[in-house]
Amino acid sequence: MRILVLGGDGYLGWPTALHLNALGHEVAVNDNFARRGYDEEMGVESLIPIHSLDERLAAWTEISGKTIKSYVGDLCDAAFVHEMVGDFRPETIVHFGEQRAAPYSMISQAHCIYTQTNNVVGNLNVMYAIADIDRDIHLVKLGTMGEYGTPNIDIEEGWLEVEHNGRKDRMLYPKRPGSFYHLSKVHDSHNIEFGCRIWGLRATDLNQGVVYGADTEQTKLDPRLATRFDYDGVFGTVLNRMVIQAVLGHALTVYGNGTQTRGLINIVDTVECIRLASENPADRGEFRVFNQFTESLSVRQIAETIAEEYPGDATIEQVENPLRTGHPRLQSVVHRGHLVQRPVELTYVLDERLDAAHGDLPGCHLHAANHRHRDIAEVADERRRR
Ligand code: NAD
Ligand code: USQ
Repeated sequence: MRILVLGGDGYLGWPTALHLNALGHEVAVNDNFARRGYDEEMGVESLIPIHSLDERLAAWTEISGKTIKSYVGDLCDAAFVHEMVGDFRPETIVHFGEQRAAPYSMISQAHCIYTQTNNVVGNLNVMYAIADIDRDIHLVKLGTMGEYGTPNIDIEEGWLEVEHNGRKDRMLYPKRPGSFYHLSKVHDSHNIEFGCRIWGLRATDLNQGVVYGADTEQTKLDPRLATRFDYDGVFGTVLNRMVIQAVLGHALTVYGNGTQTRGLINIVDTVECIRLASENPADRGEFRVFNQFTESLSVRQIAETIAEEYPGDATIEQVENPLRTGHPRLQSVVHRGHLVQRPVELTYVLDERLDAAHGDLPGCHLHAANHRHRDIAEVADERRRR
């Protein structure tokens, strides 16, 4: 299958491109390096050094004997997107190419407008290119669990059966997200659903939870194939960030009372979910939505899990939530097993990640994990019994 990965220089797009190519798909990547620009703007950088896209692609060819084509350009440039899709003629487009940090979108009016313009316009250009060039192209769009917010009813997969004044209908699930970034994803979802209705597009909206981890089968092959690992206060997602805080001996920063709940998914399962969605396309005119995460934990539980697993001393500090987006309730989510067969669980990999992080941070002191060599199932069982 020919698969075009948008945002292919990013945290998830890069390992996904490698995974799909390793499994025999013909792959091309697109990026405009906006993410590298945010690093400069914020004065932050990936914990793991990231090579240029050209260097990464050359390294992949050297190691695997396979080739991934690249298209460097901005998805907000309609002519560029049209030309790229017309040239590569993909059967599937996997769309990761957006500004993805909630805190970044809330910095200022300019950051909010950039985020929404970049994400909504880029996605519309992709939709128009598909509609113009080949409506059979399957769009696999990265959405997010945060689109739903934290309603006090079960969260369904994109759709809700509603009965009102004696009549029933199937409606898009009402969304109440907590940042302008998450709102940009809601707008994307609505635009894509409309595209499915009016143009007969085929689309899969993957609402993934917070992704953690850095290693996939392919990124581990060579340091030049590594994907980025962010741990700063803007782009560092909660679990990756807290792992590094523990290793550095900093307090784990729980924002607010820590009851806000997040679905978590390991990066290994993210790339597998994308493969499954790509190889099993939605029908023509179908707007298909999957909620994808493996475990659901409150931020406080995440901090406590890391503090327990960390072999040294790890303290937890409650700090004011910088986003101030209201009082979180628990999310109760419906997802019907569209994940991979045996998804990775946090306790299976946390030990390994703590050690790997230690290796990435020379000079830091990390005590040897006391159950490093125990069977992973044993550790998981013990946790369940506690
Ligand atoms: P990332 O910032 O590392 O990667 C996104 C890539 O898209 C970057 O390389 C960036 O340069 C590129 N990009 C942004 N705007 C572009 C444009 N206009 N034209 C071309 N390229 C552009 O982010 P990520 O963590 O890999 O996330 C990828 C997608 O997955 C996002 O849409 C995000 O919403 C979604 N997602 C991420 C997570 C997570 O925990 N990281 C969880 C759920 C969903
Ligand atoms: N948090 C802390 N302490 C920290 C950092 C974060 O308590 O040091 C809390 C935040 O307040 C938030 C939760 O952890 O309640 C998650 O924050 P996050 O920055 O890890 O993740 P989030 O803003 O939810 O966004 C991330 C990705 C985004 C993706 C989303 C999936 O950046 O691209 O869409 O996860 S989800 O959360 O399911 O919507």
